[in-house]
Amino acid sequence: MKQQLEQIKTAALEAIEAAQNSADCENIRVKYLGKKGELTAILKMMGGLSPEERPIMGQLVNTAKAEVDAALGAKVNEMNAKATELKLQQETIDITMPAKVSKTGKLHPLNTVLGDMIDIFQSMGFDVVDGPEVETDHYNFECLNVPQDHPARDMQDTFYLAENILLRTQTSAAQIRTMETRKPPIRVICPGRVFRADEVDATHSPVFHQIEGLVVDKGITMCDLKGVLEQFAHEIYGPDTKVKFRPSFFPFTEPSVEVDVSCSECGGKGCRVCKGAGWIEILGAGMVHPNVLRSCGIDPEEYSGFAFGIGLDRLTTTRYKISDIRLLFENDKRFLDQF
Ligand code: 2NM
Repeated sequence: MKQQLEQIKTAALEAIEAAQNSADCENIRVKYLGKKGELTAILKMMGGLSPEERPIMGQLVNTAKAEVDAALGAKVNEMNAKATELKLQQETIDITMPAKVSKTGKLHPLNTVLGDMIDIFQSMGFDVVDGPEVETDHYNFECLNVPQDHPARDMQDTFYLAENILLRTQTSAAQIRTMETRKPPIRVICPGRVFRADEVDATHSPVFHQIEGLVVDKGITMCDLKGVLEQFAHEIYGPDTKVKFRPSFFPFTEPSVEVDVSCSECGGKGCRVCKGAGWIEILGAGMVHPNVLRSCGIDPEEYSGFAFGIGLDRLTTTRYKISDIRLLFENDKRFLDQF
């Protein structure tokens, strides 16, 4: 019986040694220590022993059971410790790994250029003002000294929503509203969308963007106009850029000028960008017509002013060498991602 006990114990310890997981351990516990287990069975066989042998054998069996139980406990602890270690290893965070780059939005190229222009004019003391895109004939044409028979008033050129209601063709309407509500000195720029019934092509869009500026005060002259616009051109295109003022005509200014800058691509020699001219037209301007001042309740005998209109879209396409103005309005992500 002793020998049998020894064999069972050895077999149990070997099984424990070989156990791979907690299920193995549980099976071993049932097989040897359970109610119907092999060591429990041996205890039951002790009925056939003599009274002297019985306590000795009982103690041997209990010691064997305790030994197997302890070995099993140790094995379970060992397996738990290994599992914990493995888990810790797998869950370790390497804080030296590079972070995932998250995609952030960015400015549309029109907004980048607009931001630069606003910075330049704000540094010269201009306020930014806003106005409605749907305007009346009164603010868009009448106050701007545009006569009834002017071609711009034609249905072919202007989007009319109703009689005397239209989509603004320039942001000057916002400046008229400013002159009505503010007293000189006035220094404002009005950036915004404007609308014209143009044929669409690589350089024309029915929706485009303008920044118009207005200065009204006592003693404002053409010299102020030249100084402000030269400063603007130098800040946008660089200090070596040449600036040329050409006589022109607008109904709302007298005298009127158009302003060219030396081509930044070829330096004035003539190239594809300036179509061989060496100059690029960037804006129109002039001294505010007395009729315009008068229509806003400003006395042209006391005050004078200058105004200008700059196209944002062409400034943007030339800066980024964008070949087609329509790309600015299509919002194709593949295009926008390049900026
Ligand atoms: C231009 C050219 C010249 C202009 C005039 C005015 C106002 F409201 F004062 F009369 N605002 N903008 C103006 C003058 C616009 O765009 C090419």
